Amino acid sequence: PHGIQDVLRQLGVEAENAAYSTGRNWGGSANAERRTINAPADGRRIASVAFATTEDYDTVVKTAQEAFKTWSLVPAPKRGEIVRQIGNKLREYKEPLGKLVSVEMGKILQEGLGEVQEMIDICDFAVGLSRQLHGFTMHSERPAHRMYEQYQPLGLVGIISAFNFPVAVWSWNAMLAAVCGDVSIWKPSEKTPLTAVAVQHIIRDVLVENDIPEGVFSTIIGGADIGAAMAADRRVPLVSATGSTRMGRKVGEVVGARLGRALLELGGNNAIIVTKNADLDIAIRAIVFGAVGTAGQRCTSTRRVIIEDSIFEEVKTRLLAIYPKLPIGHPLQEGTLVGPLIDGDAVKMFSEALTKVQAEGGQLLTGGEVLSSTELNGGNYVQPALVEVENHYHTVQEETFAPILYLIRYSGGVENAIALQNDVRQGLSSSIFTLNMREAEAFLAANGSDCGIANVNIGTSGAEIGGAFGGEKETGGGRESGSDAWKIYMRRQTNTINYSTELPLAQGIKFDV
Ligand code: UN1
Repeated sequence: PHGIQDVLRQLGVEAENAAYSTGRNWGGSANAERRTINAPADGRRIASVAFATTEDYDTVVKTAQEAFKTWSLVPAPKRGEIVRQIGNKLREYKEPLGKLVSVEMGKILQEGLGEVQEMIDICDFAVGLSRQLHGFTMHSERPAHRMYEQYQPLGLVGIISAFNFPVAVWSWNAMLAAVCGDVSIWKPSEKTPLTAVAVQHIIRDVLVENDIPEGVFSTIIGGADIGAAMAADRRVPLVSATGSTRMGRKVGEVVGARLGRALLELGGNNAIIVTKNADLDIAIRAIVFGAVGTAGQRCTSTRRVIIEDSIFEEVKTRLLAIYPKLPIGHPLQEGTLVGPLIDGDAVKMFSEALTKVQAEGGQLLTGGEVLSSTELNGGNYVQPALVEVENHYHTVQEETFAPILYLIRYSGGVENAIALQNDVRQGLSSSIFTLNMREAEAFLAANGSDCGIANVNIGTSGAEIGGAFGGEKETGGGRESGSDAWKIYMRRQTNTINYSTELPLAQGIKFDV
């Protein structure tokens, strides 16, 4: 259906049976455990993949270590040139890769294509960055001394990515790591390995054409044991992990125990504040995109709307007019805005959260049904839900990775709304809709939003790659993608050089021998 076998062939996915790739070569044991990947849209088999063993993992790490020795010595702008070519290859394959993202993950085609665009954008960003890995110079307190700092390649970067952005998050990490002189090992989500295999095929041409050593970009398909091995592995100085707070806590603890670096991008509980000074036309559009886009499966998805009392009924009425009519259906079908959830477990979590929140006093306003009609072909579809709640409910405090939007009322000044928005354990994304400058600035002040992302008159999701992406508290504190997020991929070194005939000591210390 929908020509997916053609797409797989075009991307070379059908041809491979291996559990890992170190660039051009694929490997893995012939009697490896195999997993069948079914489309969330209709439950039909797309393809199967082999799972790597921990021995495979060791082979990949050793190859990567070898590759680092040469790759780290390639001048950064030359490394950027390889990333430029990867970006061009992704431009060539944007359609089929976007389509495969859509079929394997379930997000609508527009968002699948958007995800590949996000990869292309980060390639462009990384190419520019390859000439801008700047350190500071400073003035020494000692005569005839020079002081500066430089950034050196760090080593192996482990990338654990989630199903919801199966390829873009890899590119944020792998492209920055590459220009920084690092080599990367990608463990994609076990729910979405096919897109990872496809990406490895797409970049293989570039690696072959440029004679790039084996092991600069590796991918290893496997389960939680591979992620755990990576977290514990001293040969991997940086582990970048995207996913649930539960997973990230484990990775963070294990990496922390060996004093490695962990870059964590975990759960969100993102809120939009709507004050009486909001432009409601744009606020409603942002709320709906944030809450039901990607079927509520972005870490930046809007989970809560905190609405001023005097406009609460109006916002609720306008959302209630939209929600029952949302076009739900096959992600490749033109006009669909809400695709399926990733799998049956996700559907179960959606239903359970709705049961629990109602038991706590939440009022289900619309939606919440599991859709199993024949025209939806047995996919994992649900009807997005709106629930009127109070912020302190346990269910509201948790992130449910599904299209459930909680409506919360506030009265008094904007500081009351900000207090509610901050009163959760997660701290990823936040936004306010207001045309009032005092409210907007209060939201952005030191005692305003405590999140890594705080927007005005823009929703919580759909960040551009140019900014640093990530959040505080249980979101894990990491920053990926733009701005100076590259620094975590490098080893920072301060250098002081004495070109005098004396040996003056810092702080004026006298020590005559
Ligand atoms: C994620 O859900 O893990 O800001 C990443 C956004 C996207 C990235 C989301 N650019 O919504």
